[in-house]
Amino acid sequence: TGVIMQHFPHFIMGHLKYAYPADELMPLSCKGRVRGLEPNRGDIDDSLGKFSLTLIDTLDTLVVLNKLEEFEEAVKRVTKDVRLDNDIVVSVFETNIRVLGGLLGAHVMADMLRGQGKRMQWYQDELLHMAKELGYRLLPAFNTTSGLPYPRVNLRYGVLNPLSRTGTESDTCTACAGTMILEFAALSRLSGEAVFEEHARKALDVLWDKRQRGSDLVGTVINIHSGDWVRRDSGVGAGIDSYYEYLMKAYILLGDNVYLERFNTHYSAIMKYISQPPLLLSVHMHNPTVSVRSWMDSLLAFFPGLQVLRGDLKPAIETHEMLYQVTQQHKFLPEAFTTEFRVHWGQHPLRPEFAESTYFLYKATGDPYYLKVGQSIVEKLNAHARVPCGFAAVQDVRTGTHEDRMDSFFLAEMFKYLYLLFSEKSQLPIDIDNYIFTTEAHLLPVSLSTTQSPCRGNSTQPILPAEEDIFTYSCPSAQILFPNNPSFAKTIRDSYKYLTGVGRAPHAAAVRGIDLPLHDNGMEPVEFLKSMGISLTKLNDISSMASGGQKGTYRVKLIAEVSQTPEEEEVVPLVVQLISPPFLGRTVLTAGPAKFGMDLTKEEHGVKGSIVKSAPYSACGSIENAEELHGNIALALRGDCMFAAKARRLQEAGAIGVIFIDHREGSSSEETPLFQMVGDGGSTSDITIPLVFLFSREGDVLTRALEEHRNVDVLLLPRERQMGRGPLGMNIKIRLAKDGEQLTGASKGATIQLLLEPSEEEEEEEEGLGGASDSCNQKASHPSSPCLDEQTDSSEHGQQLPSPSPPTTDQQSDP
Ligand code: DMJ
Repeated sequence: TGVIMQHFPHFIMGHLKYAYPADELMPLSCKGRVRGLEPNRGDIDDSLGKFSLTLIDTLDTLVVLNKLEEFEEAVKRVTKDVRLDNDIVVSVFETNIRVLGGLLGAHVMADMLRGQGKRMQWYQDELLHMAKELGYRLLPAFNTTSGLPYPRVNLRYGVLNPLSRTGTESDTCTACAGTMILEFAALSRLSGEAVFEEHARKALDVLWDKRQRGSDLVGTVINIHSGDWVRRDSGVGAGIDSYYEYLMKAYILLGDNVYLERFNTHYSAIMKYISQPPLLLSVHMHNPTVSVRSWMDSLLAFFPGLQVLRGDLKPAIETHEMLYQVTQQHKFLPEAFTTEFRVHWGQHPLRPEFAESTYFLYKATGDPYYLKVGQSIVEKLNAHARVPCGFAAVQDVRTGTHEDRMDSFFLAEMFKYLYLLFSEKSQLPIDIDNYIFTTEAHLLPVSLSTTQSPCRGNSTQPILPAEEDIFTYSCPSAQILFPNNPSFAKTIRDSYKYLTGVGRAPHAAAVRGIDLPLHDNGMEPVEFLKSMGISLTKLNDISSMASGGQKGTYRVKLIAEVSQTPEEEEVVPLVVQLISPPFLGRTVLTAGPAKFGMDLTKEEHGVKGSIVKSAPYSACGSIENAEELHGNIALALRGDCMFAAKARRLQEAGAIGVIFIDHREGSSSEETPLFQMVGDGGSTSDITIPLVFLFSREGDVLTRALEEHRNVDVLLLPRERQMGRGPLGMNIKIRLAKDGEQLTGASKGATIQLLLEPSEEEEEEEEGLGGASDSCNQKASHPSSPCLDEQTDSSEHGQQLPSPSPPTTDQQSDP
């Protein structure tokens, strides 16, 4: 770790060598990324304003790394070369946090060094002047009726000018509008011009005013003119993240209690609805008990760090541990991962949020465990992202392929947090406790709240609720929160140790130390346990404390020999057979069973019903279409809550069965072994309807059928008993009637007649038309082959039925 840390400045200089004055380094091509010269990447390119983005974003990192000579040199370059009046459309949010924040952080450092009398003696606030110029170039974005800023601005022409090529947008993200206050207030207080802080504050006032009053949550996208919510999903990651961060930090930086009160209100809502340690969910802001997706994004990894600032260490430790395990499993945090810790979106653009939280947790706990986490981050970067000219983003954590991309936040944030994690306070050229980190990790002095406050009306009188004590406003102290318990963080983490399965020692959970009591029933303890079906074996590697005899206490390995362990249980394959026209039993979908609900193997004729999609589809909230579901078989999407909870709700709504459909795209029984759904750990005897599980490819067949045909009837039954095959089934065969075979009263001429015959064996002897029905029967000799009419376009329902996979003993509950 030390070696790579020493090389940090080298990488910064590498950027200068290959990329300057371009905005970013292309680490695989070893050249700078110049907007307009490279293929357009869409929104990501809105960070690039031809203003040497990476160098400005990295200036204060150089000071933290004690590279003061390099810092002085870089400031000279920036003040000499960088122009801020380019005819280019940039993101207001990104330009604020990266460039304005970078200039301000660097100015604060330059001012401090100048004050020490050795370096930067030539410096005459050039960076602050640049910051002010940039501030004025961003201000036109705030020219909306609501006060929420436009998402983009043309640095030269503003927003509404005919030459600006922007200004038609109507929406912005919550974080985009709510992440201005630190930089704009610092700019106001350092420059003496109140206008910046006033605009940023107004935008925050609007967001606060528009919060959902019932839940106290905000959505992710808002209309900048009307203030109406455009997207009402609410989490702590993408789209919202730094809005919450800036409320907390605005209080710390500016000392205004209004920000703290707003933060605390939102925080309580987050802890009530979104934080389900160790997970952080996304919910609907109006109906916050309903989860809106089954995956988390990597941006939310900053949240444990914010919880540390809030003094809420326990959930911070829990969520951070979960994130750490995801990085152990996938090397890096994928951009999105499911609540079951699988990759949802495999990209990793070297985001710093997890390193940031690791730093804050180490500072708060002093637990060396977090140094090990930091070490693993550094090692993985070194092993999987380092390329000769820098560090390359990972295109997909599953394949490890690189992208020709190194975002400016990598040097601005990742380097800074990792370096600070491994540094002693005394080694740093600044007293880090006197600064607050912006969302881009730029350093602003907390002294701004008391020393420079030119903005009258920008500070609200404290309204401290009487019942809150001073500790509500204090930084976390492990000593106060967990007195005399140096291993408190470990105790919390231990419950989440094997979340993703990574690092679990085989059968580790089966090994326990136990005390064997002596019984007065005359039986020796080992015999006594044996009589209960439990046998004990001495562990070879643990020396017996009571050598020889059976009396006393000794350590053993416990092997429970219960008659039928779950591992030995057989998973009985079921099917969902589509029986209404035009399917007529020919479409048969392999399904998995549940350990609870009706036992379909005991139902001779299976359970028949029409299918109806549950609303909500996840069946995790209250069921909105009970009337429609009544007497029918419900379709419900897997995820967000337990199978048992869904089943219970749907049964109450009147459904006579439930078909759960996997939420993982592309899963099929062809590739994944069947498993048994299990209950919720409690009694499930109240659930009496049949429950079956379809992987998503099979599920798609069913949902498409429902979309195309108004009524779809299905039969749920064991695979061995599906209609049209097997000893209990009836084969349907179509043939032309022979002469003289017509039923009395039937018209003359050729007719088509349905003959029901007892079994397929007999069919082999029959002379028939062959074709569709024969081929169907031949296929049916394979237990789960599709029984398709050859006239049917199999692509119509995508219904090449999967071949069987061996059933497994895996048992899964939901999510
Ligand atoms: C950074 O630019 C900032 O941290 C921002 O708030 C969101 N994320 C990126 C890095 O991931």
